[in-house]
Amino acid sequence: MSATPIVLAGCSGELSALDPAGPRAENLALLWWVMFWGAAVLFLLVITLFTLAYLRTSWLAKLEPKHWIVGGGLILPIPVLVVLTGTALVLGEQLLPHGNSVLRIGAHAERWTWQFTYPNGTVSEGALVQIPAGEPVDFVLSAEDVIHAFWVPRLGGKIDAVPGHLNTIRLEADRPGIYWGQCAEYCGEGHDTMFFRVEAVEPTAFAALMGEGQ
Ligand SMILES: [Cu+2]
Repeated sequence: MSATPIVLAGCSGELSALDPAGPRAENLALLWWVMFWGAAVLFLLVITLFTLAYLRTSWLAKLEPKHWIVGGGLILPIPVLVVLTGTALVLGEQLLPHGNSVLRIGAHAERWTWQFTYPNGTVSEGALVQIPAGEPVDFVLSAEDVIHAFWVPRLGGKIDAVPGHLNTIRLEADRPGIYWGQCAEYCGEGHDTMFFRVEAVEPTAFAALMGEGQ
């Protein structure tokens, strides 16, 4: 049973950050692709220069050392750093829980389970937490024993759950469904089975669930 999400963890599937199901996860996937293609372009550039140097083309022989220093030290890295750092800053900023929180759910990590507490005080069972689809939800992370990490790859970023400290992360699911989460910080022998599930339901259904719990 516990092996199922691991088998599915490819470029698509239950634990794939490249198969986003919400706006925050989409930002992260976009950043991943920007970095991937940026690295691919740089790799091709370096291979091209290497090939030209190997072939000792007359064009390359004409270049003086200062051309290499200016080209390789300034012209090449500055646009790369501007694009990568700029993209990371803009997209990363949008992941932070700005403004008033809509819905805050407590997520408590303890070797080797997750427990979720809704605003009305209801505690979830079976490492399954429900959220309203199409709405941002803040998870307030805490930990009992050691550092764990809370990660639902298809819904958003990853954040540590640290004993004695509260960390908040905002997630959002575009549509109803089940989204797998996994502890992403090695925490002992049960770490690999420290899964949980986020079930996004229609907002009306979620409101009804919260009403029942009161
Ligand atoms: Cu762990």
